[in-house]
Order: sequence, then C-alpha cells, then structure tokens
Amino acid sequence: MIDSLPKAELHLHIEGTLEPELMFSLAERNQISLPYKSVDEVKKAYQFSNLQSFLDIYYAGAQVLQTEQDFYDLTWAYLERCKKDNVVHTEIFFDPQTHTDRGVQFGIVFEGIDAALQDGRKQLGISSHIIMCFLRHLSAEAALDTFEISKPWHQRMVGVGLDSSELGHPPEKFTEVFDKARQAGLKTVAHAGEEGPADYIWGALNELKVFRVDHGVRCLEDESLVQYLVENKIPLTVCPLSNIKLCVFSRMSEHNLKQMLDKGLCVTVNSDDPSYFGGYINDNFHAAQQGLGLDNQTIYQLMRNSFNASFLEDVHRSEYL
Ligand code: ES4
Ligand code: ZN
Repeated sequence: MIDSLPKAELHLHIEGTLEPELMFSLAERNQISLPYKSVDEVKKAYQFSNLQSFLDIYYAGAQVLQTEQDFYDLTWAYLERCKKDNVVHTEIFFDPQTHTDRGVQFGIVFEGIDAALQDGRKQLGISSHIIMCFLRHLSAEAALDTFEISKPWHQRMVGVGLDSSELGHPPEKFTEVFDKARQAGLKTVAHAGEEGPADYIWGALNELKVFRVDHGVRCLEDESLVQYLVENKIPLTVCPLSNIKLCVFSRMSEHNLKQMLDKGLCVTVNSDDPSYFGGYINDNFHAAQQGLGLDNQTIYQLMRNSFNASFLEDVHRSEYL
C-alpha cells in the first residue's frame, strides 16, 4: 500500500540527500579532502544528539558541492529515488547561503538544481517546485542580501523558507525579508516547533504568514494553537525519522504524529535529510506505520494531505485526489 501510493514530498533539503558515495565521488572530482576515510566511516559519524550536532556535519558535507554539474547530479540522484518511492511531486528546499558564503555563486546552485528538476519533469514525469531557505543562525541582514541577489531567479521559485538552528532564532528575526518575499509574490513556509517552543509556531504564523509549518510537532503543547491550526487548515510537514535521529522523540512509538492526526491537524510525512536520517519517504511511512500502528486509512489520509498541502495548482492537485 505505502510503496505503490502516489505521494508528494513537501519537506526535503536537497543538500540532505547527499549520499556518502556521492560525497566521496564529488570530493575526488573537486580535489577536496574529507575528514573520513571510507563510506562506512561517514555512516558511523551520523549519530546525532540534537539538531546542532547534525547541522555541523551537514554543512561540512555540503562543501563537496562546487559546480553546476555537482548540483545537477545531487538533484538527479534524489529524483531517481523519488521515482522508486512513487513520489510524483516534490517541493525541495535549498540553502543558498551554505554555498554563497564559501564562494559558490547563487546561479551555479540554482541552475544545477533547476536543470535536473526540468529533466525530472520530462524524463521521469515528476513535477516540482523550489523553495529558497534562509539560514536562521545567520543575521537578518544576510537574509536580506541573499534575497536581493536571488531576484533574477524569483520567478522560478515557489516560495521562501527558514531553516537551521532554531533555538535562539525566533521567526520574528526574519519578518522584514519574509514581507519582501510575499510582496514579490512568493509563498512562505518556516521550520518551527521542531526543537523550539510552540511560541515559535505562533511567530511563523503571525509574523511570517506561513502557508505551512515545517515540523511543528511541539504545537501540541498549546491547545489554542492546535485549534488555530485546525481551523485554518495549516499543514504541518512532519519528518518521523528525522525526529528520532535528532532525539526530538526517543523512539517512534513515542512520536506524536498519530495524536496530531487525531486532533484533526493536516499532517504530512516527509524525509527532511534522508541521507543523514536513514531513509527516504517510503522508509518514513513504514517506520511511522510500524511504530504507531497506523492503519491503511490513515496512510491514505497522509497521502491525500500531501497533495492538499502542496503548492500544486488546483488543476494538477485534482489529478491525484
Ligand atoms: C534541517 Cl532537520 C532540520 N532542521 C532545521 N534546519 C535544517 N536544515 C536541514 N535540515
Ligand atoms: Zn527540515
């Protein structure tokens, strides 16, 4: 049932799909030395105690991405994986500042990713959108600068997002750049309530005017927030394996995804950074199903939610519902 259902993926960092094998081949191609001797050694390093311990390794891994071809190869590998998992539509995040801050130009990153997505549409029949994320551990000014340099590509992105270290970096820090993004016709999403408190989810809604909340699992700590999210049909893009790997929940049986669904929240299942967290979207569905005892009707609901929560135009959305 899970494997054969068509589904949309709405919370996926393209840099987080960098498999160790590709990391090694790109390091060799670009003559970069890695702090690991083998693929096995890389995999052993993927043990995290919280979000920051993951981000340190994730940003280090991204250094091997240098050329437009590298970004193409990264994205194409993910799309082939989508085909295998029956993902028919994907909305991918990328982090321009991770690359521009080390001298890789915005256009190199964007054109490489977008060329692969265009080929994915033609050759694999997978539709897609790009969401540009600002790194919240960097300054509001840096986000505004990134927004300025990205202007030539705005028409080819669907929206902007906010990711990286959550605690200490509330959504309000980025109100100005999100205002500008909306004025430019871009939609907005933000990571909130992954490690941060329910208040950060309110901040994402009230200040950043998000259409979706990424993660949002801590919303259950605030009953009035849950009521607001249900009434306004605000989707939450939940990433079960990510939450376990980053110790947001200690085991899958303790994940609150089922409780969220029972409260009437529009939850979707996603893979976040699949190379680092041990699985792509179907692995996430299987892990949640097993850990929480989800029945087929619930799996079907999650799949429908993924299309309803997407930025697909209604004519295309209806093809899947
Ligand atoms: C991320 Cl899991 C997660 N949370 C916040 N920012 C991120 N960037 C990549 N993965
Ligand atoms: Zn994420």
